[in-house]
Amino acid sequence: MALQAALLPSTLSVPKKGNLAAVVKDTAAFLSVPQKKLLQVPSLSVRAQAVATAPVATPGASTATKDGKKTLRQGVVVITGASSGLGLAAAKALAETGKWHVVMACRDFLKTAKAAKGAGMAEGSYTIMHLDLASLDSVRQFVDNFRRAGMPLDSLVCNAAIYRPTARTPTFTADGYEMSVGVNHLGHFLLARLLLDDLQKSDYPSRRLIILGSITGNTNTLAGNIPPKAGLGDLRGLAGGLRGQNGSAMIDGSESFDGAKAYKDSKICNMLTMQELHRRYHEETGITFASLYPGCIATTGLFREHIPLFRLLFPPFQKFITKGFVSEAESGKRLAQVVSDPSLTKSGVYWSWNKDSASFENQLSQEASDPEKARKLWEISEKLVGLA
Ligand code: LMG
Ligand code: NDP
Ligand code: PMR
Repeated sequence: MALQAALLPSTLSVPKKGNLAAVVKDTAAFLSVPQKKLLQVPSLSVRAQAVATAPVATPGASTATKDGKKTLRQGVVVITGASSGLGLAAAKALAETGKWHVVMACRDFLKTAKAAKGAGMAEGSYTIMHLDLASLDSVRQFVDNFRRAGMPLDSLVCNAAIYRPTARTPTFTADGYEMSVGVNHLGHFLLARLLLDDLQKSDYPSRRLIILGSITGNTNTLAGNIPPKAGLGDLRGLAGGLRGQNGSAMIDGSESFDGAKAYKDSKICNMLTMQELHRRYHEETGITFASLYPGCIATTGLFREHIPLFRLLFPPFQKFITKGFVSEAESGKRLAQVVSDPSLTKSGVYWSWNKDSASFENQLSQEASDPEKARKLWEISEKLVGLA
């Protein structure tokens, strides 16, 4: 107990023994994973984590070295969809530095545990917490669980996404919204809004909120002009609740469903949301808001629903013809830079990388940078997630 008190900062509210058990129990019930199994993951308990790692690596604690110099405490970053692809690669890259404790916010606990182990992430460098972005209740529950775990929040990465290129009919989230926009945009919108408070409370020098964008949502590029093109129109479908039956499942209100367009539309929403957050909160809070196109990571699970021929040809096509290909490891490094590189603190930026893997501020398409559309998207989204 004394050791625990010494290692944890006073600002942290660490649950007492009974409460911590309750947190784990709740989480276990929520995940429907036997409690025993959960407790075997050493990084789940904040207290165990704090005791197990060196003082300099304690999430939330500022520590002094022998010569009295203060060192930066370990940061805590939440990454959604860290069970595969970019999210997993970034989680690994950040955890490996020792400067970050990664909260892997994922819908499949066991898959994530296996993925983290398979990637060679050190036990104690991450915590897995359940989050299903296809359910707004789950988003709220995640925020609750995260707060009860007693960690500070220094950086949030909204990375998870689904892509349904071959779907001819829409599927829906627990709340009845079309799945691609529901998961990629609305789930993240609620998560980001709720966790803004936590970011604001953090004493970490550079707090960041990052939302993944993409080249395919930007019609000012060649890739953004491959049909079907992204376009939100006047947002009438979104305003109608993206229900499908007596309205449209598409944001622009079109009658026919197009899974590839729904994904690209959701990416416009992600990029507009980042800019609206920047306009509303950057000055007041000092939080850095950013988006990025990490490169074409043609080998990830994102393309799992595409036809086998596409999955076979897409990586060599991107490698040898467009030369837009990046490996998962390289893309992970890029995202890790946006989370923690001291030179990437500018807010409101959409980052991209050139052929030498140097970052630069990229231009968004007209629609993906339209402030009026961003405001309207914000207001409709607030209603759909129950914030207004
Ligand atoms: C829409 O179609 C769908 O309608 C929608 O449902 C959704 O899936 C959406 O964005 C997803 O796509 C869009 C797309 C469908 O249509 C087009 O883009 C039309 C243009 C097609 C023109 C092809 C140009 C080919 C360029 C050369 C490529 C050669 C690659 C070989 C690499 C080898 C390197 C050593 O398109 C598709 O779904 C398929 C697209 C697949 C992209 C990968 C490119 C493969 C092209 C197929 C060529 C086959 C040949 C093989 C050759 C071998 C050569 C040595
Ligand atoms: P992956 O499919 O590998 O990873 C997506 C992650 O999202 C997985 O961990 C997946 O979980 C998770 N996820 C999906 N649905 C939900 C849900 N309902 N709740 C919680 N998590 C969910 O794809 P990528 O790594 O390629 O994609 C990561 C991000 O990068 C996306 O935002 C994508 O738009 C963006 N991006 C990707 C590009 C690429 O070329 N791949 C290019 C540009 C942007 P599970 O493992 O359980 O399925
Ligand atoms: Mg695209 C010029 C370069 C370029 C780049 C950087 C991408 C990225 N793509 C490019 C070109 C082309 N693509 C061309 C010329 C074609 C016609 C053959 C083409 C096709 C294509 C398809 C069918 N590309 C795709 C698809 C998908 O299904 C992917 C998609 O749109 O997912 C939404 C995709 C992508 N191309 C990219 C990137 C990054 C993707 C994945 C999209 C994303 O994650 O946002």
